[in-house]
Amino acid sequence: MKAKREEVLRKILVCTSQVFLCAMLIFSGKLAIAADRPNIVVFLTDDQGYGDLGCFGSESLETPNIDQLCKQGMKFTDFYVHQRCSPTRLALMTGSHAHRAGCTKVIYNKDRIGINADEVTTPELLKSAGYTTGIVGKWHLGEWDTFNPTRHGFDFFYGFMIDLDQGTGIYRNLNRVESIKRKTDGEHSPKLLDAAIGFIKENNERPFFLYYASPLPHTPWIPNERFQGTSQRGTYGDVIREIDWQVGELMRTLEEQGLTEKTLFIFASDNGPVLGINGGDAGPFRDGKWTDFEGGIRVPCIMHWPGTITPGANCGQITGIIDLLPTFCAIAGVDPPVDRVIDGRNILPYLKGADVRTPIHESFIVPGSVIRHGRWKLLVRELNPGGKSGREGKRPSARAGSLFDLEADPGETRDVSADHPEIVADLQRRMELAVEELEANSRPIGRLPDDHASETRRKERKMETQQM
Ligand SMILES: [Ca+2]
Repeated sequence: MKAKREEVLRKILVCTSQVFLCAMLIFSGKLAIAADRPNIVVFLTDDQGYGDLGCFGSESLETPNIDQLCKQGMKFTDFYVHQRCSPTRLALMTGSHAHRAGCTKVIYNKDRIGINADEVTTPELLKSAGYTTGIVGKWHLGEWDTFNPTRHGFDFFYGFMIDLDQGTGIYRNLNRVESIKRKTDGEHSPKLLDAAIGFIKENNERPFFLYYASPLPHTPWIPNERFQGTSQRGTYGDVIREIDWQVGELMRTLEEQGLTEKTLFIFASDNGPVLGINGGDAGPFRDGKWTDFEGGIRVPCIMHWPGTITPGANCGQITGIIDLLPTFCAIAGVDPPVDRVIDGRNILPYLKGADVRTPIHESFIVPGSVIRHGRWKLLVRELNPGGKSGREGKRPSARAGSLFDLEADPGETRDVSADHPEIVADLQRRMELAVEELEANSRPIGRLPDDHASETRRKERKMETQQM
């Protein structure tokens, strides 16, 4: 009897040690995979126009650090986002058009919606490859606790759940650590920068993903005092200088830590500029934020990765924020989700300079609104100008059915639909197919349950305030 018991115990011990060994091998394998992967930094600005950088043609805004990135990296001239904040951020997190992931509006603090827990997010995927993940700045994908970035793949969060002008606070992970009654960007941006620099330094020996979601240059413009009056373009120029300084500080930190060549650094804006207030500039494009004219959805983008991306490279293909998730998966060595439609494409071969003949995307489509296909752009509904001055009628609308030749007319000024009925028909058909496919394969935005959620939030806030 005793011998049998010892035999059973021995088997259990052998089995346990084998399981332990397997776990160790898997764990060490994962670390081995992760250790040689590059870091990824996404610096996303808020409402910066296509023409709001020196390297994208501005003659009055000074952006020496960003210009340097551009000179050493790849410039994307046809990079698309959505026309406003939350949808672009949702597309970055999901690799899918915001329409597919269920939200095309700005998520405000009164809304009971946010990113769906069923989404497989960019940071979740990178975490599965052994990355440490951090977000600094503006989240804007739901204000409630359940939507907090640390519940959606981020190990670290320092910043705001929504826009500062909605009266919120600064969070560190799940906790609100500072109350903010009014928007004072300039006061907070050094704190954001410090948090980002701290995150880089803490993780200098393992791969990390840092999403620096700057609240600049969103209105109202309140530069930090050290930048006030430093530009040729008034307060807006001062804020752009501050952004540029932040980019420079992050690059300097990477350099100090010996990580420059081990880091893919991406700079982009979340949507076009706010026009009509002596501020942002959409460069050669029509209109700005809140519209699907090029000025609203085409933004500056630069990717910098010395030793991998050829300095001074240019990408004139249709690309977009949706491409970041599959590209990051390729870099990290993990598969994107296969149980759902991901709209983005892996552009890593293009970053490496491979001679790939197939286009990244044939089209960029805003479902039910516009389709860009090659040089052509068709509006399938009337487009109104964006923002206040748009509503006041200072800038014109464009009728449904307008066709623009973006190569000859990037400013979308001449409707050539009458000259090209076959192109109009082709693009209309492509839009119909895209909308049909989207309706069959879209996913819902996350929603709070109807029960007492608002009461819970108020209580939580009260408790947090008491703890402060
Ligand atoms: Ca924005």
